[in-house]
Amino acid sequence: MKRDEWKSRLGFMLAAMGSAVGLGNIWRFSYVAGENGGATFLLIYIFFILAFGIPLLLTEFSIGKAGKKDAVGSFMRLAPGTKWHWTGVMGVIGGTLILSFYSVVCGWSLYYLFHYLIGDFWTEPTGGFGQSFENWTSTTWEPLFWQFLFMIAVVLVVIRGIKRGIERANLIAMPALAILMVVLAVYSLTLDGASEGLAFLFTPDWSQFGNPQVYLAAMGQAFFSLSIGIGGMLTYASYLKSNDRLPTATVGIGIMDTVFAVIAGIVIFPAVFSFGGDVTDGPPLVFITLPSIFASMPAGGLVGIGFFALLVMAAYSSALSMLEVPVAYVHRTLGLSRKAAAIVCGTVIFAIGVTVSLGYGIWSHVTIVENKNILDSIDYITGNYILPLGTMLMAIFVGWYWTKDQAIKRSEINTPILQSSWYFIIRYIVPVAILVIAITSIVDK
Ligand code: LEU
Repeated sequence: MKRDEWKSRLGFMLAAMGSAVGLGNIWRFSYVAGENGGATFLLIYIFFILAFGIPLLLTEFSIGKAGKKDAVGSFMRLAPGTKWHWTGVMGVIGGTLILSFYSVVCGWSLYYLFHYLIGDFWTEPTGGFGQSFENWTSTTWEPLFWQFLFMIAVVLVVIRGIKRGIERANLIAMPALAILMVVLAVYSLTLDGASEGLAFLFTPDWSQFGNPQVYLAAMGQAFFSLSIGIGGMLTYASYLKSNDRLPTATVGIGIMDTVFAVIAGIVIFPAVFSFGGDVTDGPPLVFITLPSIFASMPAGGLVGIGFFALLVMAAYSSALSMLEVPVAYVHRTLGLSRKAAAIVCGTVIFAIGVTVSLGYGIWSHVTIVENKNILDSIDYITGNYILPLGTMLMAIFVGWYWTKDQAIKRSEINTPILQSSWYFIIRYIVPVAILVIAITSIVDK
């Protein structure tokens, strides 16, 4: 049977943007930026996107486009008889693990959207949003119900395949997301404290540039946000037609992802400053701080609907790309139909997700890494080890396993100066930088 492919390059670009733009740009970006000094973090983050992120995204795309198979199969085809396919295996495991906790947060977002739609989150509940969030996430069944619903929606689209499923869903979701985002940002800019929020986001504190933790956080965020290192972008690129070119698409995706993150910051920080929230509230910023802000804002209920619709949609298109990683692999290797593969992978991911969700309730005493709960532990392991390691291995594969000619030809870059800069970054800078940052972070501990 002929392998599925994207109908158009635009469809591929929207799907890859959909993968990149997710909870990472809104939920994760806002609290990581908040905790790491706002503008200083933003500048370093943009540096990492341009200097490392976009070249690495192109690296991952070129492996997928040349390999024309899932994350594991592409390495097997390009480097037969070697151990390189373990990079793909790590991606399949990484994608599965990330989606297992991601889907829990998606379930929360869906629950919030529902309660904004029926109107009962328009005012602060008794005891406040903090209390109600804690009470609700610690119950057993309800969060699982919303997570289950979310996973069903993801599985249903992945079953339909690339052209008819993932491409079509993104064709609707991405433009809708962009419009919603801009409307919310314009509203946020009209708030009284907008200038303070903007100053936080755009006026750097130069003293913070010497702080290694900000670099670590910015690099991790850049990789997470571009979805690189786990084979999702590789798998997406494997469905491209051979005449669909990579470089401009890659730059477009990287820039759009960053624009989305900045606009998310413009939506969130003015609101936080106008209504006396705390930007360093951490992960609960989006689920506790923002809802209380919405409750005290004019037309806050509507803003809440818009905001959580945005969050759910962004998360959804990213979840599609994560599920596609194991599904493409299982579909090829176990001889299961795409439908069966999607159901099997979706079920496994949901089952791991159940433990993540219970980590907020009856299993809240369970810690895996240091004293982090199950969600934070998986986020930590995937974000700090699997993602950077996956990215580094792909860079080494392209920079050292391939010949220079192969690498440049498959990157499809035409301009000589860009060819050599890209190759130099991939071959030398990225592996060394990731090692240095990893070692610094271990020593810093
Ligand atoms: N890039 C996605 C996001 O920003 C996450 C990735 C791991 C699919 O949410």
